[in-house]
Amino acid sequence: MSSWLTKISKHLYSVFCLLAFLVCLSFMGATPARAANLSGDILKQPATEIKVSLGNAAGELIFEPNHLELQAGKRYNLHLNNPSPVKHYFTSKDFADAIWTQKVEAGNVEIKGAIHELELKPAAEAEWVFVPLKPGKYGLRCTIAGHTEAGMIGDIVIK
Ligand SMILES: [Cu+2]
Repeated sequence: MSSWLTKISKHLYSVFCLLAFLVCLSFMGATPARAANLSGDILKQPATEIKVSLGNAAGELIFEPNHLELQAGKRYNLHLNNPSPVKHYFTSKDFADAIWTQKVEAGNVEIKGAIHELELKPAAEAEWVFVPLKPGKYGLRCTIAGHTEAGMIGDIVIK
């Protein structure tokens, strides 16, 4: 009888430990929640405006500018536009992992939450509002076949 009770209580105890562990994990992995706390004040600040063109009217395969320096903890509004005759990508996966995205606005659509890559068709514009979190140097490129090789690369530094 008592060994039966012991078995049950041991089982309950291990279930409890597992649950506690999972709760801890969910708090530890909660970068967006941490950023949201941090952003309470940041969201009241006006965003620093930055402009980046994907290609240019002459059809050159470049980012203009191809180097950005940002400060961790500040709020930015990155205006992307494509003045060129072909579509381009703004791809910087590691950078996207190092920031907290508030929203991306394009046309009449506003997208909230994590974004990893944007495709801009000719004449397209998009605004990406975010807060850099993790300092580092991150590569930027356009993933259309041949564009990276032709010079459509850059870097984004978070200080
Ligand atoms: Cu391109």
